[in-house]
Amino acid sequence: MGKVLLVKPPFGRLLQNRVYSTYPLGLMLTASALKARDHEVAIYHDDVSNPDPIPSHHPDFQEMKVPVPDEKCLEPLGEVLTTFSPDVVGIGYCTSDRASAHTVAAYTREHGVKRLVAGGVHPSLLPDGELGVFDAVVVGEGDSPEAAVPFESKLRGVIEVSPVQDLDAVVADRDCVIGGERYPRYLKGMIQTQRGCPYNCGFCAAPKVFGTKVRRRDPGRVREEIEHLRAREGRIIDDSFGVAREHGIAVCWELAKIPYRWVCDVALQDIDDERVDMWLRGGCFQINIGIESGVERWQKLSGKHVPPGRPEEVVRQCVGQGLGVVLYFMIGFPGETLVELRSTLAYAKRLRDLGAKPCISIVTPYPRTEIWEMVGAGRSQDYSTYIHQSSGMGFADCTPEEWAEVVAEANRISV
Ligand code: B12
Ligand code: SF4
Repeated sequence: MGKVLLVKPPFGRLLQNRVYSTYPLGLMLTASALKARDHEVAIYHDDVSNPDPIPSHHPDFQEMKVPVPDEKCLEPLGEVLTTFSPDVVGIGYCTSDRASAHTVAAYTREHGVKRLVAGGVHPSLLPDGELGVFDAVVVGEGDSPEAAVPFESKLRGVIEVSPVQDLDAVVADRDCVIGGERYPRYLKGMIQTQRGCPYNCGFCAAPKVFGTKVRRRDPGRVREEIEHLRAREGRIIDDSFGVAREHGIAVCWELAKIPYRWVCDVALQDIDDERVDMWLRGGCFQINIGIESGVERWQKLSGKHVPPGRPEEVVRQCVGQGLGVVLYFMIGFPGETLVELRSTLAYAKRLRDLGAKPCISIVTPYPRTEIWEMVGAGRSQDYSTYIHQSSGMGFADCTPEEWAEVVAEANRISV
């Protein structure tokens, strides 16, 4: 069978920091599915496959714009293309690293690669816009058996694949990343226990890619995978851990058997005494919760039901029991007033005083989300400011000076 190189394009490096450190589980799952069909597969993840260390200084979040990679940044990829000599290159990307992915695609063609396949979140959301650059675009999950088709045929165009039903059938191949030994330990312990999210938050693309039906892994298999990895710490990357109540609890019973400490994202409405207790028993040391705003109309647009006083109650309870709490907020909803912006910042501060860690982002209209529809879908193909920390984003109804002041204050409050 053929030789496939899967690529996660430069992103963290372009922003000169490691704030966005990621671990390409999606490519590792895709690699595993392709290997099972006898392909020779390697993964190039710029964060670690490019041996040039990423500088660790923090950029000014207020000015952030994602540049495209230059020739020097791409040289190590060029070496891999020469030595590995793949028949097909598959590139996985989100919206923020789309321009980087396109630069990598052009560079790869210059190195003689004849067939290019796109996949991941952005191509799944807006596949047609990727066709000029790629021969085939996979919409959906790379570990689905149908996703192998564009790697094994000359088929061109958009290929929609059905969602994986048995999430235990394919286990991520974590060993085929070039330079993978350079990942920090906490990233190596990343794991997924379920896919799909029944909520429909106005800013979120996840259900548009992975669906609203929750598909679960066997809790015992999750524990076995972590044991096999010898991971002592990590992150459960599920959209909303514990949304399938009994499954979340069963996973915790399994994780309680091993020395693994983890972080996860949970929905406010999914927090109750039993679950907090089980998360702690299972080794959870921090939960991240989306409150999104201190203002009801923006909470509603975000899809969040936030009963008054409930966040305070949850923070007191969790922090009191030794469970860290990160609270996500967003500023810059379309038409948000200065009074509302200040009200959210004041609310975030009050919760910080109770022991929570606020993390404030700027509203970003990711394709196919409700907010994207509101601000004018497809108004531009320039996604260089499509990151939550770029002040070029945001749609508040205030002057540029007021906005700058709000963003500066948000930076001071955020963890
Ligand atoms: C956990 C998480 C993070 C973690 C890191 C996770 C990691 N793995 O390293 C952190 C907190 C660091 C993070 C950061 C960011 N994230 Co994030 N993240 C997630 C979350 C919840 C899970 C990601 C994940 O690991 N998924 C599991 C894997 C298996 O899925 P996957 O990578 O998409 O891969 C599957 C398919 O897409 C496909 N596939 C992927 N690549 C390829 C390639 C080919 C060739 C093929 C055929 C198929 C294929 O097959 C895979 C297996 O089924 C997702 C939501 C979600 N449900 O995915 C948001 C999500 C991906 N993040 C999002 C965003 C916006 C960001 C940030 C830009 C936020 C910011 N700071 O501004 C950064 C960007 C980081 C970066 N360098 O790219 C958005 C992306 C929206 C968009 N349109 O681009 C999502 C969808 C959430 C949302 N709000 O909508 N994120
Ligand atoms: S933000 Fe979280 S809870 Fe809301 S739809 Fe996205 S994944 Fe689900």
